[in-house]
Amino acid sequence: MISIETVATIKYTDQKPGTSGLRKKASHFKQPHYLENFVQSIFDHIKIKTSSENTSIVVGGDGRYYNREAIQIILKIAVANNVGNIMVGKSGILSTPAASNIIRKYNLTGGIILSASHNPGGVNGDFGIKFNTENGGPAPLSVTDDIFTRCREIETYKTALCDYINIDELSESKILNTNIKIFDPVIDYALLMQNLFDFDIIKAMFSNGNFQFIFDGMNAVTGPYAKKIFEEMLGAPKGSVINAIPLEDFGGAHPDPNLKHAKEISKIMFSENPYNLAGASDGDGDRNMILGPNIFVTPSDSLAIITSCSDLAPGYRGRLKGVARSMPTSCAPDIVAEKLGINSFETPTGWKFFGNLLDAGMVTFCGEESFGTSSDHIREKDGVWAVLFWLNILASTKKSVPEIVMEHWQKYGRNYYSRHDYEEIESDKANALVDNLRLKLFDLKGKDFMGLKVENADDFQYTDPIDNSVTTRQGIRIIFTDKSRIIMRLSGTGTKGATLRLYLEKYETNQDKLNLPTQDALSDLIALAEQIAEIKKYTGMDKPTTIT
Ligand code: VG1
Ligand code: CO
Repeated sequence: MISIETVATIKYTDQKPGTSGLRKKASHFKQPHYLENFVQSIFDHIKIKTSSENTSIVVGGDGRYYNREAIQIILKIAVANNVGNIMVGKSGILSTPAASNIIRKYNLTGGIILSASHNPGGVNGDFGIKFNTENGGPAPLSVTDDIFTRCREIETYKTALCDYINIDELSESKILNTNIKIFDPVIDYALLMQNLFDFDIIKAMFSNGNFQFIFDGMNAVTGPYAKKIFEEMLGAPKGSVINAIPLEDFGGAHPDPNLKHAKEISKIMFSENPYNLAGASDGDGDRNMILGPNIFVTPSDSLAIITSCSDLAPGYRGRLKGVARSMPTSCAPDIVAEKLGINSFETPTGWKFFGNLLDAGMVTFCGEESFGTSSDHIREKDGVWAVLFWLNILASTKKSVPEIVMEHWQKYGRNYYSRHDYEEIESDKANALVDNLRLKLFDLKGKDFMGLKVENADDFQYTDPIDNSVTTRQGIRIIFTDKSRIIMRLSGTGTKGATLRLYLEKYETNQDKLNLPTQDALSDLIALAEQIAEIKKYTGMDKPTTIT
């Protein structure tokens, strides 16, 4: 006989869930009752704030250390809280975009995704948990605030005293009132992709044997998805997907798809014999990096190009509505939108801010400079989707990545773009830097820095066009009359100290200046950012820790 136990919890006054859920060291999550406290708060939120009588959720994660244990804990709490139906990705595997799809496809109440995204995993690495709502998207601030409040209020949680629940075989079972279904995490997602893209034309491109492609799963969650879709369904040669098995510690690597961490594919693509296309995704499968022969496509350009090429993919043909980008993302997509006569939107950082626009059918594509691109097919960013879009573009146009990008710049101008991260700064110092900047904003307006004239300087504030909710303090923007921008904000996803992100953008239409090295093109702005923000003085760092 299975019984339910009510366990006393200590109140946790941890930080609020950040840009993308709650993220901490795995060891922090393993403290007694820590995860339990958060999970019970999610179920309380669902019970009290949603009208759903028969709660149904999906659970899965990126396979990192503590994923399996966390799933057992969540299942037992779910059973004790009378959740009606739970779907669990086999072996606990479920990418963020696939989870979003499952919630939408099966009309679930929500989903719990276990991941710290691109942060390193393993015993000494990070762990994370995020709750997605019934539209398949990350919980909006009102929901995460409610969950956080409950975390600090509840004194007990309920859990079922039952044996280990096998999640490694496809199965359907029932414990007390809860149906538990262990499902294949790849199939539904693969079918969705097949409906959006021209698989026949991509297949034909692979079968002629001249197209070389490589995808780096980074030992994280996308491996199984990429193997199925690229190799099995589209016929890319076996071995095209590397680092394809999700490992608990990501093989000791950092599952962040950028030039620094996706080393193998970067080396190939910037060699004398590069492949035609390389892609990579992050820990939980929502980020993407696109590389062509000797070219890195910035995520901002990728969003702009996808928007301008939307008719090439069957799932988007003739139905482009609008495009949205996060504030620090370059303005390249806006320029395309203007030329195409569609709406463009600027939102705060974090995918949750796209949810209302997507639900209202106001935008088709969304993206962030942080290697996130996606569309209205789900409510999350989607790594494999972005790579498929590029495969579709290349197969349809028969052009190379550099040709596509160059033609885009020639037509729309180039938004030179780079992000400089200053990581692990002491929080006090980082806050002091931003506070100091805020004080300076008023005086900056109209100021001329050797020809660079400040048109506007503010702390970004967003009013959601659908629910009118206002989100303040989303990043310092210094916008110049020539459309250049310097943006600074503190990260909301780190687990150690603070990270200052400095975003630099310069718009160039001079056809002779479209091919400069990025950091050179931005050098004036880089110097100016230092002059205005006094980064060195505040942080003691004379250069960024990461440049993307
Ligand atoms: C970062 C990115 C942001 C992204 C977030 C979650 O947040 O800048 O664009 O939405 O990570 O991405 P921050 O607050 O550290 O700048 V992921 O792949 O964790 O879902
Ligand atoms: Co991610």
